[in-house]
Amino acid sequence: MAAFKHQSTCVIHGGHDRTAPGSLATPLYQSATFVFPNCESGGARFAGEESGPIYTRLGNPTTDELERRMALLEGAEEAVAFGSGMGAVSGALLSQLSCGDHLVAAIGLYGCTHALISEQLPRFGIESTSVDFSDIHAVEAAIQPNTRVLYLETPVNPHLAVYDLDAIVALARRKGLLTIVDNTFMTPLLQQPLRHGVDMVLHSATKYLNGHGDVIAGVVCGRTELMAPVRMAIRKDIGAVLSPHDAWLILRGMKTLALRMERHNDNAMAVAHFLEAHPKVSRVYYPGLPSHPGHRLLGRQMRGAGGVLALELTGGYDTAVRFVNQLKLFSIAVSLGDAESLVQHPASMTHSPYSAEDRAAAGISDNMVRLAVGLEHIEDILADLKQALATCDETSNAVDLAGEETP
Ligand code: 4LM
Repeated sequence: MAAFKHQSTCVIHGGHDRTAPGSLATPLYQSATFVFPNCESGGARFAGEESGPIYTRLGNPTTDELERRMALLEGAEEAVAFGSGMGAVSGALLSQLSCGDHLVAAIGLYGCTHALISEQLPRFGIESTSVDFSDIHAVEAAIQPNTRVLYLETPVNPHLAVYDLDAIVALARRKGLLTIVDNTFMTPLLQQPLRHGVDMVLHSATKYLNGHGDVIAGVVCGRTELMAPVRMAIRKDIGAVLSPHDAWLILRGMKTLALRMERHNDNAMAVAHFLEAHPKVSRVYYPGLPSHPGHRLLGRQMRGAGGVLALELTGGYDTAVRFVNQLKLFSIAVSLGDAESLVQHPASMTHSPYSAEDRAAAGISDNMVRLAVGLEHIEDILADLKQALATCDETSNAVDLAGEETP
């Protein structure tokens, strides 16, 4: 695979097959199956003795280009695309864990990742312990004789805690454990966990990688020896496969990833400064702010703080609901990484799969609001926040979170 000096070039050209005739854009192979020239050739492809496509659940030339590009960007030997970020999370974990194994997971992961680890994996005899990964001694104390994996996001969804990858990898190597990092919030443009010695990195490609809010997808990256079971055991046999058309849309979206991440960073930084100085905001969670505990890792492990931030309002939960409802440019929607600015309420939306106690332990308060700052002009974004905050003094209707159903 051709390597590029700059990632902003790689997001455009990485993995593109220049030997194929004609097309500047990636050809779309919208085909479930592929025709073999003869019976022997079909058998040889199944046996891995001849290269060439077989069937799209096993691989597809359009999806292959996305996988090559992602491997180049993350500094991996290989990447495997999935039909969703959760497909990638479960693909990475199931490829490594068996009945009787244990993993140590960071507290405060995306709600469905938490549900997978705490509700689904135990059904198959895989147990876990959740700890605060900013306390490396707590991580070490949670390791058991049957622990196989350390699993984390950094920054964490939704409160943007940042964990020290070098310290975590050093611990994992000392204990003979595998590290898996969900890099969705950063993209390889802002953080490359494999370069810090992490074993597997994964993404919800639904977010910044695609960037246009019209695809659900995921990808796992790592060395060939680890990717082989992800591809040929987990994706092939469980089947969370990405549609070639969606792979094509992601490849198209990725061409502007470097430009988009710059704008997301700049816009979110300006929003964080504005909110931090606002009297109705009690706390802002954004690693770009010097007041954030993870700020020291900016520059060392992260090349930017990204486009997501969280805040708490002085008025508590009712005020948070009023603020969200008053925003006009921001759409009330889960997800992140799109051109449009989005706002959501983690306790009742993305992190509703947590029990109230687990949410509190993970530092996700009922009055926390998450902003996924988009690509609009910063003056329009700030004006919208300003007008919504101005309404927060008015009496608001009380809403009781207790007993609310998980959507
Ligand atoms: C959200 N997130 O936060 P798919 N990893 C991380 C995520 O934030 C997500 C996934 C994996 C949100 C979705 C509603 C760090 C998702 C799962 O949705 O399966 O592509 O990604 O708003």
